[in-house]
Amino acid sequence: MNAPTALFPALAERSSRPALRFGDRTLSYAELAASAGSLAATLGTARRVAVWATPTLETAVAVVAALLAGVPAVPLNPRTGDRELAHVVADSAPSLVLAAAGDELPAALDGLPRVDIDATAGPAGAPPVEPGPGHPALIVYTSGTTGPPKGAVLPRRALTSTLDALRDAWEWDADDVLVHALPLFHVHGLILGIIGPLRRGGSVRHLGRFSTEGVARELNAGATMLFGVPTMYHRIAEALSEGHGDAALARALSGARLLVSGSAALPARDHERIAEATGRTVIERYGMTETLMNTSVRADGEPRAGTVGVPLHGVELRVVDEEGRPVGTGPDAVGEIQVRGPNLFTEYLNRPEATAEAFSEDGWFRTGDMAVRDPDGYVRIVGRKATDLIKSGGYKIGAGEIENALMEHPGVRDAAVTGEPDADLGQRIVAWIVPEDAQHRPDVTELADHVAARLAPHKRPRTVRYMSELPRNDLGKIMKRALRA
Ligand code: MCA
Ligand code: AMP
Repeated sequence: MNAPTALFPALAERSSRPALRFGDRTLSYAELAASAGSLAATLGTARRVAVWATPTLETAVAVVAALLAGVPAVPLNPRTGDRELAHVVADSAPSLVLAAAGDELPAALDGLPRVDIDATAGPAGAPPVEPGPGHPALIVYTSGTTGPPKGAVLPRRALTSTLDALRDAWEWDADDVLVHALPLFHVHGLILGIIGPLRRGGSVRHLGRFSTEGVARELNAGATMLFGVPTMYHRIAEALSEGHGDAALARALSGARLLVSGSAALPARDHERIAEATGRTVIERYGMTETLMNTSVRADGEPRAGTVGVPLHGVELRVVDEEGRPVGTGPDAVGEIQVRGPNLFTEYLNRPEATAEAFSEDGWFRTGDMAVRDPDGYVRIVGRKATDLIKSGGYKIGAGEIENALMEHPGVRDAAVTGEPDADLGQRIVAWIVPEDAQHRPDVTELADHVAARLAPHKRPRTVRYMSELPRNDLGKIMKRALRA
């Protein structure tokens, strides 16, 4: 494979520079070009492929292969429960599933031909010609307020424009070595965390699972950037503040070029504790599955805690009132963030109405995030339009999908789900349950297992509160504000 590829120019150089490292397994650019190129050559006629997205080298090779082949990839959360997995597979209709040899796949994937990913495969013939920028690259499933998750179709242009805008904002280049432990079935871990370094010709070290020790080790051994969700930075802040503080961790963070947080708001207290212990400021960027990245504090800009920085290159951003009229700047000018630009998704797969609803008449994407802006354009996110969307550990979770799952438990007569503040997770999922039989009510473990087995472990309730009746208004709608009180 010698022709430069549009998405990954560095692959054509076939260099011995490290590209990917997972634990003690590494692939150089030359090895990645060989293994991904050889897999890509076998995908030619597939319409769409599912990828069993464990946090491993194999997942990265499979996604790069699909991108080289121009075959849209659907990353699957390997912890997804049977209900949700069946939905994603039926909705996205992949022609086959790519999985690491030895990975056991659940019954929901039985109908799909399986191709084992060989991260050590040698070079194959010429790769297929890459398609144009409007062609779908990835389909990433994301929760809404009601119903099952929707597949956001992300064109190749969205990936290149967002990653190149981040190069500009963060001065991200081939010398950067990124460390992270994010899951590889969402935008943050996969697009920013794997495709990002590969597009730059730099490298990434994935920790497999998050630990402050792993972060400290890698940053002290040459990694330059850290990506994480606020829960990870919260755990870092805790480790830095406990007892005499974790000196190796403090030294590691002090020496990093860039510490970036995203997927949810990083609380001021965690910002402060990290800054006190390390002299370094974590910068925040704001994105969404449907839009990829919209804003960021710039590497050369003023870090301002509580803000997500300024619009990225190529992104048009406005803040509007209920009637769609732009609001001004200042602390009282609250409105919804709407965006336009090459970073956007093209549609929700098989959901034309949902796609149409997501955009204003003049083509702006409605994020549902409420914000104010400082006079110089720094954006501060102050809340969300839909209270039924919960962010827990950086994962977006719709209350409706959990309520539906809870209602299928034989011990549950009625159920409502809310999010409550949680120092570690940002928000914690709380289930309000009316039991069928007050004497034999299902406990939190039983309900958590029930939800985890159907949907996914991160969607499980962490707290259960029992009621004899849920507060409903005259239309029968549950009054969630009353529940919170
Ligand atoms: C616990 N577990 C269970 C159950 N209870 N499994 C089955 N049934 C149960 N009842 C297991 C879990 O699978 C997991 O296994 C372990 O117990 C702990 O799970 P959990 O409590 O969920 O983990 P945690 O410690 O709370 O995780 C914190 C985390 C995680 C590591 C920060 O929330 C995380 O990785 N968040 C990242 C989310 C993210 O990437 N969001 C990006 C989307 P085991 O221990 O084996 O793992 S947002 C996005 O992409 C946009 C574009 C953006 O802006 O970034
Ligand atoms: P998702 O739909 O899972 O991609 O999550 C996107 C949502 O995460 C956005 O709509 C925001 O509500 C939230 N989000 C992402 N980054 C940030 C951030 N830095 N600060 C606050 N909220 C964020």
